Amino acid sequence: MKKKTVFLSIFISMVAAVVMMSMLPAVTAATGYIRGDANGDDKVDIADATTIQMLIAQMTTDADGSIAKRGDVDGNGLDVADVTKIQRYLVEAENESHIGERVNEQVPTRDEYELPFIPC
Ligand SMILES: [Ca+2]
Ligand SMILES: [Ca+2]
Repeated sequence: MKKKTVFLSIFISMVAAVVMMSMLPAVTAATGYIRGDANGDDKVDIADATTIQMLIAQMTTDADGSIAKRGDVDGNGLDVADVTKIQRYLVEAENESHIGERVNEQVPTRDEYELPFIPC
């Protein structure tokens, strides 16, 4: 009889814990993006400069405009100057564009963002 009471008590405690956990607000992922993180892996490194170079050279596509948005570190459209600024940031020569800092806005969808003109 006593074992049943202990078991029941443990069971009720576990159910209560599960119910309480389900009532907690869901932890949401960080919003926004990191300025200069062209490839979207949450860090700024040489792969981001390469991603931008590949886009400029039309060796890759940017269907949703996310590379252009995240890689445009100075806000004037994506171009080779963004690559240079990221490279200078990586060697700690400059960071006037706040590369590596989180931008609290969503990367736009393709419909929300017009790709900058990239001369060939
Ligand atoms: Ca990156
Ligand atoms: Ca730019």
